[in-house]
Order: sequence, then C-alpha cells, then structure tokens
Amino acid sequence: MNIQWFPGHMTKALRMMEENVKLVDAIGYVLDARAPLSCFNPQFASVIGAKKCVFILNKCDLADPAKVALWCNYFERKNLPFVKITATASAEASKVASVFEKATVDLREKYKAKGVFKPVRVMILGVPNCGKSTIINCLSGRKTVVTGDKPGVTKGKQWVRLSSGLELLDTPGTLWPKFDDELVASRLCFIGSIKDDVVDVYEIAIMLLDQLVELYPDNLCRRYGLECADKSTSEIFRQIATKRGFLVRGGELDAERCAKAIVDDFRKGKLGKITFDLPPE
Ligand SMILES: Nc1nc2c(ncn2[C@@H]2O[C@H](COP(=O)(O)OP(=O)(O)O)[C@@H](O)[C@H]2O)c(=O)[nH]1
Ligand SMILES: [Mg+2]
Repeated sequence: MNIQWFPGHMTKALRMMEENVKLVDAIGYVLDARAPLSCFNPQFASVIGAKKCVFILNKCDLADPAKVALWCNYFERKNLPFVKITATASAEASKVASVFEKATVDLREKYKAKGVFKPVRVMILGVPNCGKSTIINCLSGRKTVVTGDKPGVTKGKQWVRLSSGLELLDTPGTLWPKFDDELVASRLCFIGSIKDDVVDVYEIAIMLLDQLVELYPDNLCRRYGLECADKSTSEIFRQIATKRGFLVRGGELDAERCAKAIVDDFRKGKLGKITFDLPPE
C-alpha cells in the first residue's frame, strides 16, 4: 500500500499543539478502541513530553470487549490513567470528567491552597476521526465543536469551557509523514483515519478481508452468509459481490461498489464488535 501523504494542515496542527501544550495541565490522548496501537502517533510523544496523560479508549460500542479488557489491563499494569467510553452516548461524559479530575487533583489542591482560581486545562489529541470533537461535545453537553465521519473536520484552535472549571482544547487530528508498518496504515484506513480519497478502496477492502479471515472469520461468514472463510480473499470477495448482486452489465463484478460496502459494513459495526490491535508485549 502506498501512502506518502502529509497535508500542510497537519504540520500546522502539530505546531499549534507544540505551542499550546505549555498552556495545559494534562493531555487527553484519544485512541480508537478498534485499533488502539495504530492510533499512537509517534510525533505526539514530543508534544506530550512530561505532561500528565490520560488515555481515552473511545468507540467501545464498536470494539471487541475481550480485547478492550486486555487494553485496560495493559494501562493498569503500566500505571497509566485511562478510561473506556462510547462518546456518542452522552451518559459517558461523567466518566471522562472524573478521570481528568483525578489526574489533576494535586494541581487543583495546589491552586486551592494558594487561593487562586484557575481552570484546569486539558488538550485533547488523537489521529483524525477517533472522536476528539465528539468527546468534547459529550462533556459539554451540547454541540460546541464540529464533528464529522471523515478526517479533517476540526481545523482551527477551539477551547471549550465546562461548568466544572475544566477547559478543553480540541485539536485537529494529525497523522505522521510515513507509514513504515503496512498493518498500521491499513487499520488507520479501516477506521477512517486516513482519508478514503488517498487510497484505493478495493485494496483496503481486500486487506480488511485478509485480517478478518485471520481474526474474525465467524463474523465474516455470519454477515455475508458464507459457509466458511477457508478460501482466498479474492474468492471471498467474489462470493460477497455475487451474493449481494454487486455486478455490472455483462455479469462482471462491480468491485468498487462491493469494496465500499464491505468497508462501510465494518465502520458501521455490521461485522460485529471488532478490535485488530493487541497491547504491546
Ligand atoms: N459508534 C461510535 N461513533 C463515534 C464515537 N465517537 C465518535 N464517533 C463518530 O466518529 C466520527 C468522528 O468523530 P469526531 O468527533 O468528528 O472525530 P475527530 O476527528 O477525532 O474530532 C463521527 O461520525 C462521530 O459521530 C463512539 O464512541 N462510537
Ligand atoms: Mg474533530
């Protein structure tokens, strides 16, 4: 897969984060629970530095609960603050607020002892489309920042003040200039973090089928009524296209339409609850 793509607005966004990190007390690092490892942007480490960092495993409604549990276990073992949520469910807001409150308790007590009132500021970061803006809206209880099911919706700098005294800074999602790991790049495509228009949808669908055959063959068979996933990926693709009637005149496969449908099924959770990445070790 060939993705050599780093739009100018991502460089700008990274610079904005580097400047603003001085203003915040903590970081909220959002990870898509379907591919948490792939969501680690190597460029974020230098932005975060020694700041307190809370990991937010988002989109848990779409993720495999058994693997999410492994991730929670991993964060616990490493003594890293984390929270698992579904940001589209508004009832989850208090979970995020309380993990930030806990992470900044020392600081807030210091302010209190000095008799100063200063908001606790948190910068929310993560790859495109992992749900940063949705989390902020969920916390503020209203639609304060724009969200969208495609990368690149958040452009400028946006502070949101909550009644609890917490101030959140939304940031545009950024990726890194070169993907060394094909699996990581493919998973960022599956979860819609890499824009569909810079990749070949057929190639993405085939990679998705490849990984589903390996990790979730039953889900694949159930969704598409296949007897088994014990065939080549291109054969499975052909079967799905035939069953679904994705054909063009003359009986040829409509590969693009079929590919889009498969990727879309995954994104909407129609293939079941799926998580590709295991924690390190
Ligand atoms: N199913 C599901 N969808 C979510 C969740 N959080 C965000 N989304 C959706 O993911 C898409 C991207 O969200 P957005 O907040 O714009 O992502 P951002 O690019 O990180 O700011 C939107 O369509 C959201 O509705 C979640 O927990 N579950
Ligand atoms: Mg956004």
